[in-house]
Amino acid sequence: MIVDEERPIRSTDPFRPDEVVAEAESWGSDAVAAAVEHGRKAAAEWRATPAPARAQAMGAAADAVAGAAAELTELVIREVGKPRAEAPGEVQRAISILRYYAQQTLDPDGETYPAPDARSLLMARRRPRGLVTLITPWNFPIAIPLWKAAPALAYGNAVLLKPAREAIGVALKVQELIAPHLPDHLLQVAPGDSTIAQALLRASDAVSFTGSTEAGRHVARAATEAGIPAQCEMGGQNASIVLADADRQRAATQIAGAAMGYAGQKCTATSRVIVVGEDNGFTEALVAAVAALPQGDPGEQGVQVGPVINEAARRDVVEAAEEARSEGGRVIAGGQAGAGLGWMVAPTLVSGLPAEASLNQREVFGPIAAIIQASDDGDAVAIANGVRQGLVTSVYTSDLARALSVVDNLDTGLIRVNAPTSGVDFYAPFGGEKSSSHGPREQGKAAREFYTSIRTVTITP
Ligand code: UN1
Repeated sequence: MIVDEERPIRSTDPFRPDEVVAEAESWGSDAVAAAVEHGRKAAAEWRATPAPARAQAMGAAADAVAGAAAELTELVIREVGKPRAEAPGEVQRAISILRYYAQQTLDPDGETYPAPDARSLLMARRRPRGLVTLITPWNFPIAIPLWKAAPALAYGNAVLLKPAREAIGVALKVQELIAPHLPDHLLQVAPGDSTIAQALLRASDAVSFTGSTEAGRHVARAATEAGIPAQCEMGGQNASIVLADADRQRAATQIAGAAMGYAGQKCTATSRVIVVGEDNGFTEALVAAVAALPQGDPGEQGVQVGPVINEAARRDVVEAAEEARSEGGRVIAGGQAGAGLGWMVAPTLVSGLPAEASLNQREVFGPIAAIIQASDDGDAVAIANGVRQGLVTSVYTSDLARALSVVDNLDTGLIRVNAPTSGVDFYAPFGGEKSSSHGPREQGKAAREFYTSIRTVTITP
């Protein structure tokens, strides 16, 4: 896991890096011990609370977040540099998630089975895990903490949330809004680094993580040692496949947004664009669509590409472009840092690299994508599948039969036909294959699998 011992926990505006947005004292081992003790008491109280009352409390929490939507949006924009074109949508998604899971509390909580004799009752009932640790990234500072916390709470658990330091302000604001509607200490936010995350994990009954592949593997290993279930959402190396019959203009516009919107800082961003057969003006259309994306101050109306999160992230993009050049690729857009104080970097497109080149195999968390040529549909699928990750693929075509055959052979957890790789429906299962994910799916009703376990009960009178 990333060792990060800077104290206090502080976030800065990526567009105005000398401005501190939020600050909090890091927890120490005493705070962890107290939070665990309080969290366990809260979990017991919450589990004993009737489901309709839990639904009401979570509904009130959703209303509180909705009432602060404008303020939260501004905070998201400032703290992580998410453009105004996307930040209100993320806050709205978070509110919808809370409302959705408030109602899930009232869903059936198990099944009955035919008993082996006529008088008995045989049931499989869902029970909360207990105390769960959530370790969340900065890039969706409100949606990801809530798409984990809302189902955890709805299914009866207490939550210890360890947010990324870069998004500590949003996490604390969410706690401030939600906690008053729930039993004391049911939702606790833990400012701290990876040491704190590990201490929380060891004292919990389950851990859910979203972030880098390296950190996710570490979490999965630590969970195995602690004997608790883990759910880890890690990187993507997502492809958009443009089949020969696709509407090229539409594909170019959508792919530009999926690769470069929010400066490419989504695990669902497109980083490989696979073009089948003749290019037929597609590359030109993509370069033009990327150039047309408004860049700059994420707070300004219309901007779609703001800064990356910090200096190291910007360096990663510039170095990846240099490396692509040295491997024989052509940088056909961007490749350099932007002007000004903030961590701007030009949206970057590379062509002429083979599918095995390093840029096409490792995730650069920023606005950079490569165009790869494929000879036919089968070749495109092989290239798309030829990476360790397996999160999402999109396919552009107007031929339903071709779409279905390609979809059938892709090995990612999400597949989107004529839709961008980025974008998630919170009420449908979300997760990847291969090294992108570990453990059961998140979101929708699938979340219940992770946040509960089953007790099989036989009752004979
Ligand atoms: C989206 O594409 O709207 O960390 C969500 C991420 C993903 C979420 C993507 N887990 O980027």
